[in-house]
Formats: sequence, structure tokens, C-alpha cells
Amino acid sequence: MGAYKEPHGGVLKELYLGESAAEDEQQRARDYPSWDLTPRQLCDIELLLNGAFSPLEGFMTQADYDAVLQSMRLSDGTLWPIPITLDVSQEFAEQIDSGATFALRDQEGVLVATLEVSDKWVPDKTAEAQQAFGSTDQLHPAVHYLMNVAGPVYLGGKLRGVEPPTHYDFRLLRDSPAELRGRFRKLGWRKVVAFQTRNPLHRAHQELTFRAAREAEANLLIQPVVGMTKPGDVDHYTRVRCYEHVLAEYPEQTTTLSLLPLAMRMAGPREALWHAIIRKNYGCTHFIVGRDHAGPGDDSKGEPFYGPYDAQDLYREHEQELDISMVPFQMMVYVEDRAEHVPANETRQGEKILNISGTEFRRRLQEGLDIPEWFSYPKVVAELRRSYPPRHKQGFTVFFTGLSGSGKSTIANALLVKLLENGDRRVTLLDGDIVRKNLSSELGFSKEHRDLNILRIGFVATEITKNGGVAICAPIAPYAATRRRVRDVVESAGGFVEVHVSTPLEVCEQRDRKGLYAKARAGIIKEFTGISDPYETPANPELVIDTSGLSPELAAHRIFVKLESMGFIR
Ligand code: PPS
Repeated sequence: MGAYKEPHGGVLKELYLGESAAEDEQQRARDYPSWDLTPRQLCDIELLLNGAFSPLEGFMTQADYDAVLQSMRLSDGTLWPIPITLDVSQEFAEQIDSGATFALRDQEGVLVATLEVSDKWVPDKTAEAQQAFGSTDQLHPAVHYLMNVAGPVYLGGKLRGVEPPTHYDFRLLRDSPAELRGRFRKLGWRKVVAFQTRNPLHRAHQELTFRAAREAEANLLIQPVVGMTKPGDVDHYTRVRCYEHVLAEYPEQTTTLSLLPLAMRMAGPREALWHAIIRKNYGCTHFIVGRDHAGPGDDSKGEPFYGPYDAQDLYREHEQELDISMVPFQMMVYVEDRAEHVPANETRQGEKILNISGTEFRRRLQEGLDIPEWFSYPKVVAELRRSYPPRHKQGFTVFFTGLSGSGKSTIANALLVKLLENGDRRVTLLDGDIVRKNLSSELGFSKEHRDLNILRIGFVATEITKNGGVAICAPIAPYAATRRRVRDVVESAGGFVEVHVSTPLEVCEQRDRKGLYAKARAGIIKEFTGISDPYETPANPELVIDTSGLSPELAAHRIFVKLESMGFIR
């Protein structure tokens, strides 16, 4: 475990054991209980082990966790804004006592590290959400993750690193903090300004980063996040190909590119400080904070979670202590008369300003519309068009949800036939009963089992969507958070159209085609949706269909028209 001091960058704490100690640990770990790291934990552990999260030496203890939530500091007073915790299942936590050591493995079972447990606790997740993210609104991706994906128990303690998580992609572009500091040293770069991004870069970003470097008289590090970003973001393979094109636009020897396997939390101001600490660990001296840094978008009332310049304000308060200077930036806009991008606060009165928002850009891609040269580089646009063909060439999922007997299966079948008739794509029907017979035959109707059933459907639908097909799913899917998880994964692969079949309970019960409602009322079937089990009404489905007074034919037609208007069908 090394700790050394650099002229800039501060003390770096790498948590890897030396070669022979790592071999011994491998042997010992055969007898340890094992925890399979989740995708987010794999990102966290990589940055803990390689020192990017210095001074952390493991997953947080309860004292550090409490202090971070309350005061953005570790229990020893060091500034640290984001909780880095290891969440596990109840069953796993029951096997582990304080003082025990267990193995942390990747999804293939490869040993990454061991952890000596010093703390085990059940967090108050609502309080955590409020303190860390300033909100309990589940439209915030990190709040949603905390409440619906993260396990219920946290284990804290020091890590002993055995082997870095494996990456097969873009290996030459991945650097540990020590490696990147070494590169800066070799190049003689004394001052380095880092740019964080989770989006493709266009001309405005190039101008912004170049100006930042010029202002700071520094070299430039483009360090995009390739771990976990906001659901719906452009996949990192495509982005990295885009970054490589943009890199060629900078003057030679000024700029370098390195990938950061970070799992973002989208925590706005707190996240900006965290990003800065990480960049300092990578040996940077300056950090760019633009408008709405690491912003999660709007909450369920349509208000932004954080103000556009809150991150800059919080950074300013802590700049001295962070020991990495902020280069603040306003949004960049294009001034047509001057044919250049400038910060929004530097435009002159009467000048014609052009701007394409992220949403508008995505719309143009989806619909195959023109993207002007002043906005982006032709090579970047071509790359994005290749990965994100217009909607009529993408796969998509139609996800029905509604009570038993609401008419989901009937409409789904009618839609299936219409889509087959159209003939554009291959179509797969994942009806509730079909899935329960073929994929989920061992499952019952507890919340846990229903969630597992829906996540399985989501997994299959994602694969179908990714490969350009159409998945029609028709389960009850009573829980909003689980539907949201399915939406998030499917949308990473193509379109997701949620159809709430809203036929009222009375009508479903009156129909009672399978006689199940009668049995549920008599208490013969337990946990029956709508009778003795909840159904959470979708808040924002793409379509709501009540079949009380609508034939399946017409209902399917309405969906078909919706798919046309969204551009999925021509
Ligand atoms: S879930 O909640 O999404 O996992 O449910 P799903 O896989 O769609 O299965 C629902 C079908 O199973 C029958 N069934 C029940 N439904 C609800 N609650 C209970 N307890 C239950 N027990 C059996 C019922 O026929 C559902 O089919 P549909 O097509 O919805 O009527």
C-alpha cells in the first residue's frame, strides 16, 4: 500500500497489496464468504483501490458516513461530500459479524479485494437521501438507486486490494492516478485543467475547454466518465469514439484524454466537490465547473433539483481547502455574426444567438434531422448517427401495465398482429402468463417475487430492443419503482413506451374471466393485486387506455398511432 507526495495532487493512497501479499490473500480468501460486487460497487471499488478516492481506505464506517451526511466531512474533519458505502442484502449481512473479513468479487467471481468489517449498520435511507442529495424525490437517479436498488445493510471497513477490476475496452485510455501523474510529469505539464463530462463533446465544449486552459495557462485533461452516468445517456463506447475525433481539434501537445470509471450520483453541488477531489488525486491543478454541474434534471414538480450555479457557489466556499482551483464557466452559446461560441454572459446586445439544447439535439438525432456544422463536428455527428439511428430503425419495447383482467393480454395480442402485419421488425410477446410459465415458474406473488419477475422481463426486453426488435410485455407490474428500473435499462438500448391499461377494478372484477377475483375475495388466493395487494398507478405513462368502453382492435390502433407519432413506425 503506497503513499507518496507529489508537487501537486497531494498524498495518494493506493490500496493494492504487493504481489506476494496479494497471492497469500487469494489463498486465504478461498475460505471467506464472498460478496458479488454490483456494477456501481465495481466502479467505487476501482477508484478506492487505485487512490482516486484518496484519502478513503475502504468503504465508509458509520462514523464517516454520519459525518459526511451531516457536514460533508469525514469523522477526522477532512472534506468529503459523498457517502461511499457498501450496501449488501439482509441475508449476506446476517453471515458477517464485525471483525470478520470477506471477499469482494466481480460478476465473474474474480477476487478484487477483501474487506475487514469494522461496522455494520442499517442506514436511514430517507435521511441519507435528504442530506446527501437534498431531496427524497425518486426522480433523482441517486435517490431512486438508494431506495430501490441498493441493499438494506451497509458494511464498512478497510480494503485490501488484490486485482483491479478487468476492462477489455479502451485499455490505452484508462489510467490510475499514479499513471496519469506520471504522464503529466513526463510531459512536463505543471498545470493541468480537468474537464469532466458524461456527454459527447461538440464545438461549444471544445471552445469552453480550450478557453479554460488558456485562462489558467494550463494543459488540458479531458476526463469523461465511463462508469455509470445518468440513465438514458449515450453509451460510453460511442462517446469515446466521439472524444477521439474531438481530440484532433485541439492544438497538438496541449490536450490529453483519459477515461474515468466513476459511478456518478448526479448530486450537483456536492458532486462537483467530489469530482474536484478526484481530479486533484489524478494530479490536476484546475477543474472546470460549468452550468448545472452533475445536475439530475427536474424533480416531480418540474423544478430543477439544484440551481444552475449552486455547484460553483459551493465550490467557491471550499476552494482553498480543496486545493484545486475552480475554472467557472457560464453556458456557451453561438453568436452567428461572430461565427464563434462565447460564454452566455459575454454576448453583446442585439447579437443573434443560436443554441441547440441537449433535448433538441437528441430529437434531431431521433428523427434523422439536420445538425448544423456550427453545432458539432461532422465526424462526431456521423458517429452518433451510427449508434443512434432514427427511431424508425431502432428497437423498442411496449410495456403494458394494469390490473388482472384489465385487457392487457388481449390488446397486446392485437398489437402483435398489427406489428407483424406492418412487417418492419421482429416482434416478441412477453405476456404475463407466458413469462410466468417459461421464465418465472418458481415465483409467487410476494413483492420480492413480483419484482424479480418484472426485472427478468426487463432483461429480455432490453436484449430484444438492443437488437432492433420489438418486445411487447404485458405483466401486471404493480410497483412504480420496478417499472422505472425496467424503463431505465430498456431506454439504454432503444425506445420504451409504457401503456397503462387503466380499466377500473370494478370492471375487471365484474369480468373475472379466470374466476380469480372471486377466489381473492373469498381469501382463497392471497396477495391478489387490487384486492389484497397494491397497484401503484403510473404517473407518466406514454399512453393510458381504459378498455371499459373500447374494443381491443381500437385500443391496439391507438397504440399504433402513438408509435407512429413517436417516430418508431413509418
Ligand atoms: S406481476 O405482479 O407483474 O409479477 O404479475 P404477472 O406476472 O403479470 O402475473 C399476473 C397473472 O397471474 C395470475 N395471478 C395473480 N395476479 C395477481 N395477484 C395474484 N396474487 C395472482 N395470482 C395469480 C393472474 O391471472 C394474472 O394474469 P393477468 O393476465 O394479469 O390476468
